[in-house]
Amino acid sequence: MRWTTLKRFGRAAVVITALGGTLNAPAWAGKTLDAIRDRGKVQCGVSTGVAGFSAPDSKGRWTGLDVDVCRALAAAVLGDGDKVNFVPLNSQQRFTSLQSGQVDLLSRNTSWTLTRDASLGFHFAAVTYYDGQGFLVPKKLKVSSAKQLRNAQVCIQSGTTTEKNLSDFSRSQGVPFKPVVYDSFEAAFKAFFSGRCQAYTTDASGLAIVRNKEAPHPEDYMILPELISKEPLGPLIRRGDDEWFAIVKWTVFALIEAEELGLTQANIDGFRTSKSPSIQRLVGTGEDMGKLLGLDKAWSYRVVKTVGNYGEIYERNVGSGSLLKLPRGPNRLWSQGGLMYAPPIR
Ligand SMILES: N[C@@H](CCC(=O)N[C@@H](CS)C(=O)NCC(=O)O)C(=O)O
Repeated sequence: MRWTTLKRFGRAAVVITALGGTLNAPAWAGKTLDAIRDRGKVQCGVSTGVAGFSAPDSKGRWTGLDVDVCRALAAAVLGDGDKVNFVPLNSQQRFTSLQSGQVDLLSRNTSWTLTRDASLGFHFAAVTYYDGQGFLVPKKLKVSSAKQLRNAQVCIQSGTTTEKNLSDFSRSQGVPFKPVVYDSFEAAFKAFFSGRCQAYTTDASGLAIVRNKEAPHPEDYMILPELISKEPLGPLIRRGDDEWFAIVKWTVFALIEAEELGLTQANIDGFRTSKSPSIQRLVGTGEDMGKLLGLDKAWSYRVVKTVGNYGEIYERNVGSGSLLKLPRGPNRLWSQGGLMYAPPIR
């Protein structure tokens, strides 16, 4: 038996004896959290450079919505949002890297599907961006629907849900396509801009990035209105570490709950004297939620102080404050007609 397992049984025995088997037991850290603490860094798998989600800025600092999830985790578990090693992974590499333990999580525009969850041996912790697959075409092609792309060459990246969705769409609509597949993101969109393909397909957020950031003349291209799939994007971990799973889940939920409660990076300190129990739990002045996750009481305070709430992360990276200007759409809070909903932090 491994030492960590022994240690767990040892602690479990003590807890059960001390509390007479109540459910009030503190969480044990879990092997991933132990490894992160020993290393002093979270190993976070990101993309090779998808602006707004995960990409290095002009000074080489990683930024983006997915990057902020990693920083939030580092703030929660290590007390410092900069204690992250960002590991760039293309679409093909990402899953073996997580399986092999090279990274503690993937936070990298990755869609939650049954196959990835059940057969690759992962747990998706939460959804941080509800997306869907679309098409980018040159305006001069004069098409207004993907169904008009009969026999078109479509540039695409391998190792993605994009490939399968295109073939499903082709079959269900009876529209044949000729996929032209590339291993790298850059190669795929460059091929499209050079005229190798009549259309480029990926998640709609990716299309906005490719059009607004990478196109030589963005005004020459348009994103077609239809979305052909559901792409719920979010962080995922390896199976087999429930404690780490809980930390990743609840860190994302804390970001959403903070937005719901009106706590921001700038105003959170002003809430230290709040009388509201739900605000007190999030700010770390009330009931201790951290110990249930193997963390300290101020974990969620640090998360919001470091990266802001979910809405702030969204606007800064992909929304109105960014080049992408993606409307919040389904990523609005549930209370504002969207799908973002956090279970109670209590
Ligand atoms: N959400 C889809 C697509 C994700 C994906 O990998 N998209 C490409 C095109 S936007 C990408 O991120 N490439 C960047 C890279 O390989 O580093 C999936 O999970 O399969």
